[in-house]
Amino acid sequence: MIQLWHCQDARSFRALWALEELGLPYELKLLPFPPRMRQPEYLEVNPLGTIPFLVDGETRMSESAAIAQYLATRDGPTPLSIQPGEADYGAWLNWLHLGEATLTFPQTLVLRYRVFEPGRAEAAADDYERWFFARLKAVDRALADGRDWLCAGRFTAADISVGYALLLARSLKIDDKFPPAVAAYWERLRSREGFKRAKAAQKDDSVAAPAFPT
Ligand SMILES: N[C@@H](CCC(=O)N[C@@H](CS)C(=O)NCC(=O)O)C(=O)O
Repeated sequence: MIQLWHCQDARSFRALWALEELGLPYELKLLPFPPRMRQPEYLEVNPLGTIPFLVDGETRMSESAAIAQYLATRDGPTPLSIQPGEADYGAWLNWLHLGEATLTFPQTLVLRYRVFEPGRAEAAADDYERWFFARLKAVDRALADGRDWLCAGRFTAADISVGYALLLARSLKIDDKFPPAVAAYWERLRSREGFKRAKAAQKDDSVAAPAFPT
């Protein structure tokens, strides 16, 4: 059985969402945020202290976009994956990585300096919010032809990766600045049954911790 260590609405949501979209059985290990401080024994599972962490047999993974790709391909092709040889294979990989490296990274600085350590570097938080919206133009441009999803005319793990960045923007309360096409894309993403199931799965009143981010 796949095991996933997760904090509410943190990057591990990508893995949880992919599991739900694929209908794979899994065991969810819900942690308070940040686990490094609030559940130090977690460092024995993942010495980095970060989430996600996924165990599947001998496989150990700690990168959320890579986990989404892994789950989408582990048992062979699924609708969430695009295969080498398909026209959008390269675009799929690019969006998968862009969601984390280009769209989530600047937001983590907004999170740190606006939410977790206010007053220390507010200018940096403002700068990295602008950085995020400058990079988000790539998503806006891709949607300009009226497509519903980023690649191959269907919902894929690329939409999960980019979709998580939009979820984080909502947590940061900057989603009111989404351009209209991105706002409509976000509505499509969060209307999916798989997204709703993932949201429901992470609700556990026994985890006495604030959601991520608070
Ligand atoms: N690039 C990694 C980043 C993982 C990461 O930094 N996760 C954050 C939460 S979103 C975390 O665990 N922070 C807690 C900490 O650094 O102690 C990924 O995409 O999964």
